[in-house]
Amino acid sequence: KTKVVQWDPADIKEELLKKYPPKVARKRAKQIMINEATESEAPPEIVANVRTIPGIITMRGCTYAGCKGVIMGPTRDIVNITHGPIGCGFYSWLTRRNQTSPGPDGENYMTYCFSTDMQDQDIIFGGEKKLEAAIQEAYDLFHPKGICIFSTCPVGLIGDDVHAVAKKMKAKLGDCNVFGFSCEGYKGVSQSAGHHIANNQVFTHLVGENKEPRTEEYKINLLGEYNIGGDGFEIDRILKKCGITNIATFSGNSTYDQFASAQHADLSCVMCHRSINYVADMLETKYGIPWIKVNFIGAEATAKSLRKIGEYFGDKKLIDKIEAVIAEEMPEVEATAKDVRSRTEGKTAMLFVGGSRAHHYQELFNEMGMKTLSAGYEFGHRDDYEGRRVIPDIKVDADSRNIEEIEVEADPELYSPRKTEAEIKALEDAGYEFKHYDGLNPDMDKGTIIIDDLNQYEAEKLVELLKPDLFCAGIKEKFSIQKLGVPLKQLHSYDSGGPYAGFKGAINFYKEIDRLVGSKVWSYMKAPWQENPELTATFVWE
Ligand code: CFM
Ligand code: HCA
Repeated sequence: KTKVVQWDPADIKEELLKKYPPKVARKRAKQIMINEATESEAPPEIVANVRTIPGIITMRGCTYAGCKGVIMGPTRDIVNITHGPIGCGFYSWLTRRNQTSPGPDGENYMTYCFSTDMQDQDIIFGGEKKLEAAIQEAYDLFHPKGICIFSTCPVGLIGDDVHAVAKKMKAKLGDCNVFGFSCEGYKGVSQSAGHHIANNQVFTHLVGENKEPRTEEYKINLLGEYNIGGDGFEIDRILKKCGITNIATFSGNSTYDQFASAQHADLSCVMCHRSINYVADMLETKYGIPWIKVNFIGAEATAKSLRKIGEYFGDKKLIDKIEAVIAEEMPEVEATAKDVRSRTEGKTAMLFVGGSRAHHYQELFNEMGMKTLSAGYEFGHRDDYEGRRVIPDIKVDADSRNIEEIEVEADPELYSPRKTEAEIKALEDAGYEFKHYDGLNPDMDKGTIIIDDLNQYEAEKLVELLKPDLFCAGIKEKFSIQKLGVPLKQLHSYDSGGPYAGFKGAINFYKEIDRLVGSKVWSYMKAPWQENPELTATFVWE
């Protein structure tokens, strides 16, 4: 049975905005776009990466989360100390399900939550002494190669100098690389600012430390893969089978030494572009390592990405091996897709996730014959929506490079990705370099609705209006959507599932989504107040 819902996207947009005061409605209107991208026209402009209007319940997280939780969090043998109240450290501890496997003699600090546990007296008198003591304690207990310090909001407000403490302790300890991050939660409009801060510091303090050359064949770095639900393990399995050497993953299950050796790779492969394009650019500027965009979410996308790597090296031995691996892996994927498709074909989904998954996961839904009605990022930038970016034509010393400044320095007109194919071609002919990758606007169907920084009100309204078979988002959205009788799949933590990357991941995903959208339980779902509006609680005392 296919459900036919007739709707005009312009009406939906109007409905979403109707309840807002005029000023809020005007602002939100610029972040809600009816997709009309065509090859020959400039993509319609969406406003992104701007401050959430106060009062709105956003899906976003903070800068500290982007720095500590996202970029550095998955590194298993660096002691990551949160300088701040215990809640910040505790909430960012393993909730993202970034998995680790230390191997026979590897270190793994992932099971510990390190924090200075700031109290009122530290806010009043300063927390630097406490931080120093925490670094010393961590060193004495574990003797790690590296200790990182993450600033939470109060640190910036009271003025603790985490960099000075790090410098002092690095000199004192001698054999431990200690460095800090000014990633206070309030620093940016979302997690995205935290990615910048983390990447700049990793590049400045860590990449390039291991001078020992590497002699393996086909050496790559995998940038923007965080091993959520074991995705990185599946990608590593495939790469290994193809004979490709992964020098460093930034940063799923990564180690200090991996980061320190990243300069030895021949090629950087960028998985989540949003969180890491800075490192790809810096590796290219400083060490001459080119980068390509890859995507291992979806079996077809995985095959395509492997072929792209093969094509880069241009070596027949590698290309043949890649083809053999694809031929070996695909039959099981295709058989599962065919089976689930008989039940999932024509079902509809909505995807609202951070900065790249709302796009990447559409590959898997396409493979299942499911249609995405509406999607958007929490904190994507315009280039993530539009799928292309001009590389600023400026030379900088990679050691002192600050990406935010570069973006400002670059000619804003040239930098703007909002160009037609013909305009881009003309610029390329004139010698400018563009990086092309995928984006929501060009890849989604005409008439679908693209929304930046979706909030709770709009999420519930969208579900009410379009009644999708599945909603994909995070833990904050999960239960409010499910109370409306629509299943919610977490595409951040994967609930308790995964891996979903690569070939085996695609099979897992098909089966799980099939079960979820086919479950009868959702049709029985009625919130108590819908069923019986007068219901009052009765307490029975035994
Ligand atoms: Fe990249 Fe990510 Fe994402 Fe992201 Fe995130 Fe994440 Fe995400 Mo949650 S790095 S942008 S900051 S793919 S933590 S692994 S799931 S919001 S879409
Ligand atoms: C973060 C991490 C997060 C949160 C997910 C969620 C993740 O942004 O701080 O809201 O469910 O993937 O763990 O994005």
